[in-house]
Amino acid sequence: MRKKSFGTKRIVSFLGLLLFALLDGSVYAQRQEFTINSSWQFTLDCEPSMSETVNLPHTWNAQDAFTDKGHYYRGKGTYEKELFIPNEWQNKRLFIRFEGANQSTRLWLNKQLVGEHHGGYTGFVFELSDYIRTGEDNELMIEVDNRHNPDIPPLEADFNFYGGVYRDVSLIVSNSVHFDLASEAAGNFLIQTPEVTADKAEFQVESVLVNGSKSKRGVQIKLNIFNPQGEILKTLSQERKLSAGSQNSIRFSDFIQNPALWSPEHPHLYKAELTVTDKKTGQQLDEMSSSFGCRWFSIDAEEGFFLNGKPLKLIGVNRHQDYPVLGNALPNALHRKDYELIKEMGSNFVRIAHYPHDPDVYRLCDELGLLAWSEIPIINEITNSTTFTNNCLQMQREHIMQFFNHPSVVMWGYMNEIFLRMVFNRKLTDDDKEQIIATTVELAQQLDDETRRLDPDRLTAMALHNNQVYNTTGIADIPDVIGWNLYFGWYDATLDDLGAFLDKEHKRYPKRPILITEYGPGADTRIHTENPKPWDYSEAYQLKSHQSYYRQVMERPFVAGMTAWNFADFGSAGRQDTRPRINQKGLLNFDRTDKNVYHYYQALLLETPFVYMERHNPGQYFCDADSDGNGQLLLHVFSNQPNVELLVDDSQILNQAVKDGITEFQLTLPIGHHILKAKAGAVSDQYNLDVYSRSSLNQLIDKQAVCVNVGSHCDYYDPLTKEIWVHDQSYTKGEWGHVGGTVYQRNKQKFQGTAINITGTDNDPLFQTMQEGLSEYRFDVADGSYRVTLLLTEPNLKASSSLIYNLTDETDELAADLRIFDVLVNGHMVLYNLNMARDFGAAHAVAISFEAKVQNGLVIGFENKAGQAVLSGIKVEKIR
Ligand code: GCB
Repeated sequence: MRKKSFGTKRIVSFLGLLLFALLDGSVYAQRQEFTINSSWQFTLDCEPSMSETVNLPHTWNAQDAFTDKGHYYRGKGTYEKELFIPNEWQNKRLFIRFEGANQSTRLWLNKQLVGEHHGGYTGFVFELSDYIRTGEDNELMIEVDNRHNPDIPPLEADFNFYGGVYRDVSLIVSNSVHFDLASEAAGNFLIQTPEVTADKAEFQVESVLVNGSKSKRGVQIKLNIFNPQGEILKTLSQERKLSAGSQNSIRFSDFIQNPALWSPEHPHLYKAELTVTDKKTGQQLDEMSSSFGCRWFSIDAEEGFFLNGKPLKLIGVNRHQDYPVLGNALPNALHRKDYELIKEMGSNFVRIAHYPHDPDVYRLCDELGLLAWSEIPIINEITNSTTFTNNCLQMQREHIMQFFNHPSVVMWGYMNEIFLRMVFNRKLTDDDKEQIIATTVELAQQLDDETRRLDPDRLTAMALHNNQVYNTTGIADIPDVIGWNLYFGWYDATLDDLGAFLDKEHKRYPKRPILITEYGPGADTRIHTENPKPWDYSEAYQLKSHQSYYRQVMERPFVAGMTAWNFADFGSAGRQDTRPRINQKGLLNFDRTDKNVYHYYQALLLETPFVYMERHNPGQYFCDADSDGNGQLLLHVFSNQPNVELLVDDSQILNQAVKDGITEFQLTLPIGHHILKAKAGAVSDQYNLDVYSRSSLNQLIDKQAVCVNVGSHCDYYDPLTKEIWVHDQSYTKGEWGHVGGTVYQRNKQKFQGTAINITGTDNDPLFQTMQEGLSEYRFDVADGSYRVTLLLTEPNLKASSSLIYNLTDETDELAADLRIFDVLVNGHMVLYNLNMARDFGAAHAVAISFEAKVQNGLVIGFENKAGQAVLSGIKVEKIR
């Protein structure tokens, strides 16, 4: 049932009164702006009877985008609120400012449609003045729709299009004479720095002054420039006569002598404050301010990026805007936290991907000293329609005008991998392709022209996937800068192919400045190996890949920079990696806990002394043992110091040189508990670990459960039970392991397993990898009683088509996708005709436990009836 929200009205009227009580006459004459985020009555179209009170920022997809369903609700949501408008606002102008709502928004006031906006990532302002009723409650209703709309980009992409009013909403009360609010700049005024040198920074300030009154007004407009210390540096003023109902362009230009330049090391910010005063009464009518910075930059196809005349390799990350539990509806504090982490990593550059972010993000980049590429979400494909084109152009105008003053922004992007869908769509004819190419190139040219027209002082940019279509169509010749999204060693070829690709591109297009805008594999902090392979999702492979990219990029001065994909894991409902519905290429986890590779970048990029020892499986290492029974383990230490000294249990000291931010210690440690300390100059890092021997697992069973991640070369850590599922091996006498079979590999490109969502578990990686066609699994344990748990899954999604099949002896009639097998323990049948597809469905996590009385070793036998037996994991516990 819908609840009537009494509280809202009271709070708003109280707020209004409070503002009046607090403000004296002269201040009240100016603009007031405050958020109206609290207490909205929210209803989702698909559940009209369920209404709830919510605060903004809000999305309705924070939960459903992460379920096993693999899709989330895309439709309409409505937010309602009563807003008391005091009589005192009778002669005022009222506006509502949205920082962003995804993706189409319509606003009603007192049942009258005030305005609509398309596009989920830029801000917009509607004027309410003509619809308000003073001295009473006004009904405000926002309708937001995040349904797929072929006329609004993005059409599809590898991230969630969470619906809702997911950024702040504010009310603005201004005088009838006010600086323009309701244009595409959404209340921003533009500060340009067309020519900056170390001696002098020219600036131009532009705005539009609106006289919404019915009479002529004589005004004085003043511009104050404050230096980074907050002292007034300059005051410029002009007088204007504003005719009734007019819009008047305002422009100031001047220069700053010996400017304090903005840079990542010294992000000095100036402030421009614009005021308008009534000439007759001397009353201030409106005021706006914005920070800005003085810097100049250029990009060179041979030597890369230059800031304030000095070369600067751009290194950093891409960042998406979502977070667990919150979706895209983040409080500003979490945006800040992210950007602090990006800065603490040592980045000087960030690609704000794949759409304009919260206004605070741009402020943070300015403040923290992070150069930025900012882009609009035209991704993978376009629609050939005038409305789509117009929406794209409008989005780019809003993007540029709203974030124009930020010195951090140096590149405006407008397309990402725009031919991706065309390249992979086998149904398209050559004519179709020609048409797509023609319309896409035309749109790119329009966007590029519009971007340059609005902002001639920044670079235009586009990101491409690894395909020559961007060169052959000429689209890559349109922008100033090309960003390559290159996944060598993951989607494509091998890590070492990167260099050759870059060299070839540079040779063929020697005048084209390039960056690597995306790179990096998926990684899961629960997965550990010392023998990393592509697609194993181990942190070790992630490290290896980032090391390789960094080296190859640093060897090539013509590559202007690189941004890792991605700062943190992010939600993408279509994905099925080792954490379903999440893209795991982050340097941090989705919850922003760290992966080792984040610290590797710190070692490469930070200037203050730094050392960090990689962490795995909360300190539990199952190692291969040497002939003396000591564990062998590989430890990476990241540092920016020349040497690292390693103390083991405060005594044994190893000293090694650091190269390119890293040193590898090959340690031999007795089984048991150890304290490792890494010292590098004045800094140190400490880490406690327990070393176990894999070869003595059989003895370990006496003390604790022993778990094996069958069919995988990786150890898997279950954060819930804290168990480590050690990687598999083939059986040898006196030991443990599988007998026969091969590592299951669904996709030949990938090394092991199947990257599909396994239902019924959070331990997907355990079930995704398996040994297929094994005849036995053995542990040469002491005689006694054991509890055995088998982890199993049917990896063949088509297998469910045979669910109805009832096994007969006529095996030649069996469908090819059928898998049926018996499981025997030391010769005794435990599972007869196990058919996982029939009994549990494909890709479901199945755990079957049974007791086994063991004499002369534990032998689990697998007998195929149809297809080949599979086993994903095995756990053995001693029963006392
Ligand atoms: C890309 C896309 C990005 C994806 C990424 C991936 O090239 O630009 O949106 O998320 O690849 O992880 O596949």
